[in-house]
Amino acid sequence: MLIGIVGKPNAGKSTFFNALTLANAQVANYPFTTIEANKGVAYVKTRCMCSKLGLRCKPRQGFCIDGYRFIPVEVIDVAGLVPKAHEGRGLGNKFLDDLRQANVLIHVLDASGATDSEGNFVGLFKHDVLEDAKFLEDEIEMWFYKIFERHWDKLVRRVKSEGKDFVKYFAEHFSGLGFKERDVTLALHASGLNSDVYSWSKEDLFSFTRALRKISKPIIIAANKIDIDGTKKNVDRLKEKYENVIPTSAMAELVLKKLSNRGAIKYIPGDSRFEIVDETKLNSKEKKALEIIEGVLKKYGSTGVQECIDTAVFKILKKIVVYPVEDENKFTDKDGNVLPDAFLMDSDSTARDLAFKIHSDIGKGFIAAIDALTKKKLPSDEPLKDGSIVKIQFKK
Ligand SMILES: Nc1nc2c(ncn2[C@@H]2O[C@H](COP(=O)(O)OP(=O)(O)OP(=O)(O)O)[C@@H](O)[C@H]2O)c(=O)[nH]1
Ligand SMILES: [Mg+2]
Repeated sequence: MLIGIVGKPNAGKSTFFNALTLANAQVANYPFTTIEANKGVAYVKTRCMCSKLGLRCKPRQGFCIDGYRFIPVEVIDVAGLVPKAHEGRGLGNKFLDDLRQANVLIHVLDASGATDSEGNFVGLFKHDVLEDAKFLEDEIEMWFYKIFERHWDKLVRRVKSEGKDFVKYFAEHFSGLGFKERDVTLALHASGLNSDVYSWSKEDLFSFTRALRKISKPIIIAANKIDIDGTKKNVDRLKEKYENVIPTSAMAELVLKKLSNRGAIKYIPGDSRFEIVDETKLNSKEKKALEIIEGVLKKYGSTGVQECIDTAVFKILKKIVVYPVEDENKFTDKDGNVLPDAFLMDSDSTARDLAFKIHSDIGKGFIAAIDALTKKKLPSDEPLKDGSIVKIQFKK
């Protein structure tokens, strides 16, 4: 699973990425600061089963604070996207290529409207944020369309002359863009087309492309820089027109995480509050910043950054969390670590899928699965429930 961070130059993508990963991607107030993509690990937040069991877990990957489990997910911060990037403008197609395998995109958008479509400063609220939201969708769709168009005649010929199944063939042919057969089928339905592609017009191909983009690269809008006064009206305008708009202050989240790491404050990512625990570790500039951040938290409930990741993974990609254990009575691995793993899985995953995810040998030797909470056998080919703790029995 890969989450792409996208948007026009200077919108705050790298700041957002740093806030998620605590990496040191370069940040500056001019366009095209980022040229090479930055890849890193962010953490999705969920209520950990350890808190329900009254135990203390020991995650092998990620971490758990106050009963909140943070599970790693990969994120990529790419160069700024400008209108007509698909024709090679700005940094052209290179960074679009970096997004090929992304399953969901977070569009970091400058909600203060202070930069034009190329990321140059034009003054607060001078640029229309709705234009940014639309341009990004258009650009990704045109990128897809141009690729399909280039291959189209050949693809249609093969479907017609060799009787190849369009859905299968298309998904295979463009697997480099991360499409699955199911995406292609859903896109056909959504665009009201059937797979007799040889009768499609250009418009048909275009509506199919749009539908496929929506399904295979859904977009969350991070309406960023909400720490700037007056941005709320732009956030509201975006919310009126688009689904999944989340107000964010990447800068606030970054400051909170850094100060928390230093031991100056206590802050759990995504929370609506922080607490100063050691004032001597704060300088006057940081104290002032914390006052502004407090205002943001009061107004919006959080900095929004964690919410973007959680929305991407749980709401858009509909992942569930499953905890495999070796000892179903103690909820541990063989070394006594409580709930050592928390796997993000597709919502239709079965116990057998879980076995394969742990190890292909365990999948092959699968005998049965036990629900550690009820100690009952789980059906091996029915979807697991979110939060399941599962012991797999297998033949060695
Ligand atoms: N006020 C405010 N400024 C922010 C926020 N996030 C980022 N910025 C500022 O916006 C400017 C651009 O930030 P970057 O993170 O470099 O933006 P980018 O989208 O990665 O830019 P490119 O790499 O050039 O495409 C910097 O001056 C940041 O400090 C925020 O939440 N609030
Ligand atoms: Mg950048």
